[in-house]
Amino acid sequence: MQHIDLYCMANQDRSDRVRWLLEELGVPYKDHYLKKKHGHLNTTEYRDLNPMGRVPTIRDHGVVIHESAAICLYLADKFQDRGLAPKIDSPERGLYLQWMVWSVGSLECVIARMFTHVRTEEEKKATHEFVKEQCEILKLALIPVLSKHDYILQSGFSAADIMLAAIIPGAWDYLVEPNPVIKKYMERLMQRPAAVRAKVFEVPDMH
Ligand SMILES: N[C@@H](CCC(=O)N[C@@H](CS)C(=O)NCC(=O)O)C(=O)O
Repeated sequence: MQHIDLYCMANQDRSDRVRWLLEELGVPYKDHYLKKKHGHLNTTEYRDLNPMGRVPTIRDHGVVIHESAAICLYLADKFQDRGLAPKIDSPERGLYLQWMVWSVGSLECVIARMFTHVRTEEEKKATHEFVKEQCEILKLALIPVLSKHDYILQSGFSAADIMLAAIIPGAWDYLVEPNPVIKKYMERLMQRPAAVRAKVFEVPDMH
């Protein structure tokens, strides 16, 4: 099988979920580490792949895709036989799509607020308060589901768990630590050999 090219800056940027999924799928891939400070995101060659100059991007032979959720949806469907995405006619397909989109559209966009430009200590405090409040709302969706089964879908582990577990740690103090159900879920996922191989939960090395 020909490998998939994965463009990233580090193992722990938003390429983490893609690399983890590729490891779970057993699909060969090649990491291409780009250094922002060396202008690698701005080269004509890279901008041809991703005009926004962001990561991750994949090249699967002739197919080039950016947006981590879209990449994961594409890969889990392409390698459907590996069982990480419910089939299009499965009763769980809608819920699977819901959680894939929720992970970036509702969860990550809240968490990302903490990492956006805040100029003063007051702004930082207000941002953390906002994220904390929003996490109380987010947990209303997650906890009832994770109280019923070990993974987000009743049928078992899927690419939706990868998306969620790669993002949830960004709000560890608000979403994981105070909520034993979410903490157990994270512990379960962090131990997966494919996640360990992909170094998703290691301290980032951005150099
Ligand atoms: N929604 C995009 C976000 C992509 C994104 O912002 N990636 C960051 C790294 S995690 C990036 O490329 N940052 C470089 C920059 O902002 O210059 C996705 O999920 O792929």
